Amino acid sequence: MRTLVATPTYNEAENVVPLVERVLVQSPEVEALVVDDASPDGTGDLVAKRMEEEPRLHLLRREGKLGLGSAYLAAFRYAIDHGFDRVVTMDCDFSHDPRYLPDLLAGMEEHDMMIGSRYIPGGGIANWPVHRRALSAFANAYTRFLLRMPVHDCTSGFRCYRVSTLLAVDPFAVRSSGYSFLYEMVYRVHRAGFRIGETPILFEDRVAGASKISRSEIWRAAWHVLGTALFPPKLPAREELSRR
Ligand SMILES: Nc1nc2c(ncn2[C@@H]2O[C@H](COP(=O)(O)OP(=O)(O)OP(=O)(O)O)[C@@H](O)[C@H]2O)c(=O)[nH]1
Ligand SMILES: [Mg+2]
Repeated sequence: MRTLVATPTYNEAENVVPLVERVLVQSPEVEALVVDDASPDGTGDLVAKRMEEEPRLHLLRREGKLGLGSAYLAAFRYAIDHGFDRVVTMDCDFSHDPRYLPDLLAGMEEHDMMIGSRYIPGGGIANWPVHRRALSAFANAYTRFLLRMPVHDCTSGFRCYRVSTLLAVDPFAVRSSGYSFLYEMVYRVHRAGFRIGETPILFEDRVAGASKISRSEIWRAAWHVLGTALFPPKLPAREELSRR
């Protein structure tokens, strides 16, 4: 089983090398990919330097800040093109602790997608202000209810997909970015009839670097969920999938 652990980065110079090192010690079967959007703080150069001694570390450098959704798609494309069996995505700011990777991968024995969940017993959020905690919990309950999904944390970016599942749900048709991208992927995988599992994680707020979430992003995501509930995206037909 070859697993690619991909982390999108924008100005993560303080975090990126410590994070990928913590990822790579988890298992010799794991490789790491950094998708960097020309971070002005030199994140990409730090990774390139570390790659000289670490053959299991890879880097995709994009020419500008193209957004989180397209960074995930670039990681999926890399995993497909390089023959990986599974792809994990995680934030680079240590909100997603690499210590949960073994749990996530163990869950893949019985599921096609695993989510590191803040909203199941054993999971949680450390040091988030109360308003942000409430917003996230509400957003998840709202999404779960409107889209009728049996998943407790639809917006967790810490997750693992089977590459064959990705191919079946056509992620490249997803146009949304940020939080909408995350829940729409869960929706597609669920609607296509794949098994989704959750494992608890304690999400910790970033200690280094600046936050990038905006108010407009929150509203965009809320409308997007409603739009998805009213006009579900078309998935490739089963017959079409079996021909792929
Ligand atoms: N490649 C790429 N990575 C991004 C972009 N925006 C954010 N990221 C990375 O995506 C991950 C999640 O972004 P964060 O800024 O931590 O978003 P958040 O967790 O919602 O908010 P804070 O932790 O409060 O900042 C981090 O690893 C960021 O460096 C982008 O446009 N392109
Ligand atoms: Mg973060």
